[in-house]
Amino acid sequence: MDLRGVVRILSLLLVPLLLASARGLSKASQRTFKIDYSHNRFLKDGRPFRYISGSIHYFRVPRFYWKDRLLKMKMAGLNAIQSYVPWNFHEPQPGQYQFSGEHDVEYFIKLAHELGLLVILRPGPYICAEWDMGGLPAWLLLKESIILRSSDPDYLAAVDKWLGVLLPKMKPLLYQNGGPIITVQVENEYGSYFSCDYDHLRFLQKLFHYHLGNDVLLFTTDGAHEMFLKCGALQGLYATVDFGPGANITAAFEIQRKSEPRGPLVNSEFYTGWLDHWGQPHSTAKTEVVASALHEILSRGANVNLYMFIGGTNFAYWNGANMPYQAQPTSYDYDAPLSEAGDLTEKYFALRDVIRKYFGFVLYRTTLPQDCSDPTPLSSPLSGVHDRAYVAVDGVPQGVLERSDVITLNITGKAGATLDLLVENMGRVNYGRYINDFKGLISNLTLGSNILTDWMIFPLDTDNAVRKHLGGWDGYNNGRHDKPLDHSSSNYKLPAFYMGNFSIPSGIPDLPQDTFIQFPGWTKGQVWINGFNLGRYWPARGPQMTLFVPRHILVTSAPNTIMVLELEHAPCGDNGPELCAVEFVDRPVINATLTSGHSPPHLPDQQSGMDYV
Ligand code: NDJ
Repeated sequence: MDLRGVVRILSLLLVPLLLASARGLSKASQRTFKIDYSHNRFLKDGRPFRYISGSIHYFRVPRFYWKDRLLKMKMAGLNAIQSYVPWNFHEPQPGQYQFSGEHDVEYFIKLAHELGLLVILRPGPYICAEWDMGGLPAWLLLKESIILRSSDPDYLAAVDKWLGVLLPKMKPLLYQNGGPIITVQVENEYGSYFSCDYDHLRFLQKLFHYHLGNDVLLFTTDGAHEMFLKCGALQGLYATVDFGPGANITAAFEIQRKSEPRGPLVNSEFYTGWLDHWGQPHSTAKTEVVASALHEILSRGANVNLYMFIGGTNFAYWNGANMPYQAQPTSYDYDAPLSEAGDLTEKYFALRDVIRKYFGFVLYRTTLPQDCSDPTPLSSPLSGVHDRAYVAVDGVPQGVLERSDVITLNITGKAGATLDLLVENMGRVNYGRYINDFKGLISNLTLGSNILTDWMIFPLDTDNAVRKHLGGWDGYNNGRHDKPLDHSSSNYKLPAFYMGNFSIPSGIPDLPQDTFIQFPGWTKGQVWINGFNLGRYWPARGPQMTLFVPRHILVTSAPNTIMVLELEHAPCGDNGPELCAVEFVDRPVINATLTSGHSPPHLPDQQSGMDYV
């Protein structure tokens, strides 16, 4: 027996996708970040999750530029950032703490959260990082015999006091408490240190859980060699590895698997460049080598942190050194994707292209460089729209550009108006010589005879937005759910999410059952039920008119939530006979008769009773 019926999309337009911006804190009660050992992955709020992270050290970037750098990291397609917390930067003298201004690590983390970035925190207390004494305060050496990074009681006493100040500040910022911190590293490459003191790691593990709670996900990082994990890994701390682009990736993850036979693959430091020393040539790493290795890591479904995504600067006297004695210079450029001064490098664009392969929608935004009061052609002469672009000017829909099909579109708007292109990846070429199918705007767009420039680029994590049920969106409607101003005069509306729900009575044997969902009056988009991404619908083009809904995603215990991302036009106008609803039917239609010019196909008779005009 299949589920049948009509579900009205009760909550209309929640937010136009193009105008959504920052998000607030979600309710802590819904939030979890765990390891799914049976499927070798992370789960964020119970859903599969993979992070693509980049290292940025707030203590190496002026607070004045924190937002700039974080935005650039977001626009590269990262969904997380990673940072150390240097003990000596915050406690320069015993008992004297600095957490304001350039030292305001809490503000830095909250800023990342506001920009939609998760955070991987590495509070050490030892951090290495080409930072003075690896982050440990020099005043520890007042006890000349102290054994650092060990069970030395004086060292442990100082660590206990410091982490007793820092970690309570971090606890409210944990993901499960409403913040962005998803995982926390204990120590740093402990397996590379001579002491190999398991009691020290156990002390830290106990202290981290004492201050952060038992549900925090703690991990370690070590070089991808068995000898390092021998002393660096500890039961109860998830072991991760680090390796650069020249490593044998299979061998490196096999080393991780020796400590973690199940669980997500994680490279916590994928080196995008390397450190420098005074008197030695500046270290570099070839862009194509880094990009190729990143692609291979991501293709394995592994989690990765690019170390560094921006290196920044060792201001004042903060540089570290290596032995045989070689001091590191003031610049920590690291040949990273963002230069020390925050400039976009060739490596930034190459790595962004790799990351983008693992995204469905990207928003491109610029401003009209000229007045277009008269309809003006917006063109992609080389058919560089991969694959469809939904075009709007100051929130007024203009139409759709489509790869190899519609490469010119007349638009109107005043000079300086915001031009938005929401670019959809419709699937990558899977056969023949053109499988290197890059997505996004891959060649210039022209407006009239001028090439458009100065684009801002935002990869959109639509699945994450759905999972958050668009909760807390601001920047448009300020989180209210009333109808936004929709100036659309054409056949198009702004791409936007619509949400509805339906209940399946409990206590009826064999319910729920498989069913099929169809979209009478809708045009093209994506649909989720209870956060499960069912796929694309495109009744305006066909021949598929229904999507299969497997019963395992349906529940009787609570209302089922439907989220629809309509990209062109939904039957949800302010008036008229339109029915803002979707329909469940008991048989599929994947063979509708097409009509030329992509107008809605004729629907064969079927049980639903809903006929197309
Ligand atoms: O965890 C370490 C990180 O903090 C791992 N690294 C990084 C180098 O940039 C950085 O210090 C290594 N440090 S391997 C040791 C370098 C020895 C020459």
